[in-house]
Amino acid sequence: MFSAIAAVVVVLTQLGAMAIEEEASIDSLGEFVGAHHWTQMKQKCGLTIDRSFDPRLLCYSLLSLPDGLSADIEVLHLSPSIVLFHNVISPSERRQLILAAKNLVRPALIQNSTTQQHHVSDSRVVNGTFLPMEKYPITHRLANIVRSLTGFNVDCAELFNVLFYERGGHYSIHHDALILPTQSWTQALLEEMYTNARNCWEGTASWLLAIDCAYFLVRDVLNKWRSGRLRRFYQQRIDSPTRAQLGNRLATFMFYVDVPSAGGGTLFPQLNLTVNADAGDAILWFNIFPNGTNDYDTIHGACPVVHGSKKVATMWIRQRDQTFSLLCPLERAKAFAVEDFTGRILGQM
Ligand SMILES: O=C(O)CCC(=O)C(=O)O
Repeated sequence: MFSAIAAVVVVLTQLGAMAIEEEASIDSLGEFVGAHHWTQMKQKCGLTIDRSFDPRLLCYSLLSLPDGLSADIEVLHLSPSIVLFHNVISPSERRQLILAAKNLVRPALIQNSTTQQHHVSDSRVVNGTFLPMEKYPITHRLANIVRSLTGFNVDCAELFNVLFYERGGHYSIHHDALILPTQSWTQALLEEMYTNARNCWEGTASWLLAIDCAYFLVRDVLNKWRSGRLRRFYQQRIDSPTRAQLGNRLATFMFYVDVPSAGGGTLFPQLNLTVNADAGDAILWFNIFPNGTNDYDTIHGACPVVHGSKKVATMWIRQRDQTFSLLCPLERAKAFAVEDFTGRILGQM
């Protein structure tokens, strides 16, 4: 009798677990914007981290970093190295970040590799914003954390990019390295006019304001043309340090500010790795080889969120001014190895 009841309980538990798994899968979302980007990849979003196959996948604690920080570091992949930092921002820091970004987020854009224009796309369904550092002190705290945990110079890094994903939100597989400018000044002019027009249009509530907005955009370009500054102005834009001179996006450091209860993992399809981190964790990966060419093994994407919402804050660390923070690997066309990176942090202590 007891064994019959036990068997029923086991079957019911298994059915319950299957139902939960089913509900948590991407299929349970039904139709969502950009779903077709995931037809090949959705199985991989369900991967869990396999920690058993390589004893060199270490987990260790850094106890006395600058700024009173400590961190548990987990090496998720050796080469290219992908590292997870556990519990590096507090609930109060996470709240401050969300408050800062809440009213600024807008549909995130992607860059077209041929035209280099930025536009909305169903391959990136998320609201995002860059946070100006002078306005939000929390970003200084986060930048210090990145500096301490990675040993990289972050003075030339990009502003924090905060992303808010809702149910069905995702970012299909892509690479973070930039398409560095091979632009002509006329392309730069068109790109800027397009961006200004978009920003201006979004802020207008009526046709009258939209006409006003168009008038100012055209007047601005005409003024530059009349004063003979048109070409010089856009040439400077191309040569500006925010473009080529900062180098490429050497590495990506991303804080998990809020995590969904299902879906939304960060997927590295070439490495068969899906990271479902906890809120407060952070991850680091490299986008290029030490010799500067792109490392496509770190292409990645944000799996569709199935339940709840997800928020991340990303800093793209540039190549510039890392002279004293990168080891010189003997084989420069090999991916960054985890020792290049952990050796440096451990050396700081
Ligand atoms: O949200 C994620 O997990 C990844 C975000 C990402 O890939 C990006 O912003 O480039």
